[in-house]
Amino acid sequence: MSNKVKEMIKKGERPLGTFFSLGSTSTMECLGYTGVDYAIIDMEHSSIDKDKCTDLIRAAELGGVTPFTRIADVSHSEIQKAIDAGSRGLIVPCIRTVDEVKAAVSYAKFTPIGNRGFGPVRCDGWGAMSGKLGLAGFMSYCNDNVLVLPQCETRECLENIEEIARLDGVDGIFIGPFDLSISLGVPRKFDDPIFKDALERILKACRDAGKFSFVFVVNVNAAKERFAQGFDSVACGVDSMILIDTYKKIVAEIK
Ligand code: 3PY
Ligand code: MG
Repeated sequence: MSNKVKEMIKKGERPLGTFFSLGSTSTMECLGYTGVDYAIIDMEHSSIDKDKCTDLIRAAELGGVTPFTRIADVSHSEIQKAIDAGSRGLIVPCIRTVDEVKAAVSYAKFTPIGNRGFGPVRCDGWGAMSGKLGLAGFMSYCNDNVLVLPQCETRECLENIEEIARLDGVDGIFIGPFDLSISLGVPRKFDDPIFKDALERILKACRDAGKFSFVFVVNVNAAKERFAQGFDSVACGVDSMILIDTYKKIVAEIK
């Protein structure tokens, strides 16, 4: 249950991820043949349920893709079930306050960082891992290897970003550029100085706190730009959009 994405960043490498929303386990298996490092199973904006999420995590693991989950909201059941199933990263959307992040950390991390509950579940090899490491060893292993990544995508979160990034148990910040730009009054205007300043502020908050910086982009050029800017990781595209774009290009060239 180690975390390849964390290990890569620590080594100075830059993991590349993608969003996954259509819910096909076979498609997730295909992703394992692409070189993509992690997939974010999107339970905020898709109809993927918890059972399907578990199967998608299995399919991701099969191909060496690190499974992350974007949960729907900050609640005990969302967070507990996603990490029990084996998610190695929790993307927590629509954060506005420091207290929301504290609650997410308390559900996601075991003591002494939080108050996560234990069960001999899938992420524990159904009891095998805690049996081998001892319960305290398993708890500390999980705290190290399950990343908590609040999304900065509201004006209120941006205003609190330095404090949020510094919180114990927050491993990094994941920027949602679409919602952030909407919240700042410059929808999808990623070249607007208001948006650019926000990105720089978040990047600096992450650096100052020694935390990871993740950002979503919709195309290759934007991915290159964000890496050049200094982001640790980029999640490029969504399976649904990639499918449509690819077939559109094929159709345009053939017809
Ligand atoms: C956004 O851009 O708002 C997102 O949540 C994508 O990650
Ligand atoms: Mg969003």
